[in-house]
Amino acid sequence: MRPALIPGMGVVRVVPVAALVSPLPARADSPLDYFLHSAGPAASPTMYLGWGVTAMCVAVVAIIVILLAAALLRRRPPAAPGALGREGGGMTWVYAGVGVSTVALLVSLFYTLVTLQAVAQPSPAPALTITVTAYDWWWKIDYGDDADPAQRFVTANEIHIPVGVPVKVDLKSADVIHAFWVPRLAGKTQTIPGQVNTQWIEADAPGVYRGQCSQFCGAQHAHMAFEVVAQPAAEFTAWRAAQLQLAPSPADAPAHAGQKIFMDRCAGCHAVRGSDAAGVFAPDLTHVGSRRQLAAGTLTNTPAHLLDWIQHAQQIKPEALMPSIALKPQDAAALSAYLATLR
Ligand code: HEC
Ligand SMILES: [Cu+2]
Repeated sequence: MRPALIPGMGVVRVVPVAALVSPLPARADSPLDYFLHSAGPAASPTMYLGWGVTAMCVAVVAIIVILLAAALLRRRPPAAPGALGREGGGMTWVYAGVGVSTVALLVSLFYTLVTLQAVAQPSPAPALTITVTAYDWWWKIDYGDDADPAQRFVTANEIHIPVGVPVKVDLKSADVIHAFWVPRLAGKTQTIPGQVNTQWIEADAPGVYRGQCSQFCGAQHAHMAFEVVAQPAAEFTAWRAAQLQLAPSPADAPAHAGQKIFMDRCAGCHAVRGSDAAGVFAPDLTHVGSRRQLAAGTLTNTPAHLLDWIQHAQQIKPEALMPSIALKPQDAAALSAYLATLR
């Protein structure tokens, strides 16, 4: 059975015209209007700039329409047949038009420069730096800590941050150009092979903020989403401590058998810290059970979806760099038992 995709992903939806023009707040299933509803200081100035420039454009169009309509409707006495005439005063309108346009453009230029300055650097300086590496078609999240390598761990597709503080994000790419975008938290930044780009994100309130690759990068670009989970400091610290734990050794026979299958068929690509699995080409699975979604936002993370993904990765996410893996029923059960220990 093919699992249901996450609502709003991969399914073309017909949006009623009324929904396009209604000024309702963002709904949970309309991720692309998130940038109209910012949730942090790295995004708000850009959001206000967006609203401001839009308002200015609407005003310009309205004024032009009114002037055009007025000109069309103005009654004039018909010119005498054959007479060529020149009415005075026309140039005044040209000067006025150029003058008003110049002022409008200068205002938006100035507003844009002020906005760029406002989002350039966080204050205070970020206390936490994470490194995000884009892969076809998922995200590696590295909570590296130069000062203390024992505090370092790697996860995938789900970034946790403490609420109310700026977090620096170093952006890398393992293959092609991608772009990291969490519309409610910050503008987008490209990830470029061989280069480290930097940006910062900050969430004002706890919550889950959707992110998406926003630079076309191949077949599964659309299924290259991620989530930022903003948590109160204590919750974040607890999450971090849990992620630092190594995977437990399998305690019962099925999980033990499952681990053996994992070592044979998965460990070349995937790592599980605390075991001999140390693959580097695919998401770290040490705590895969703690994540909300699978395969970069393609599936919700349930045991059934997990097993389905393993056996039908190529149907669910065609061309993803994980093969569909055929498993005998008893092997599938054993593998499930093992994966259930990776929480
Ligand atoms: C050839 C390398 C390769 C092999 C072998 C492989 N995988 Fe994967 N796996 C990947 C890649 C690459 C991804 C990321 C795919 C994507 O999201 O586009 C992935 C994603 C996953 C995910 C989703 C992780 C997440 O957090 O989203 C799970 C779970 C998973 N694989 C489990 C397994 C299991 C279990 C096996 C063995 C039965 C296995 N994989 C074998 C490469 C591999
Ligand atoms: Cu992409």
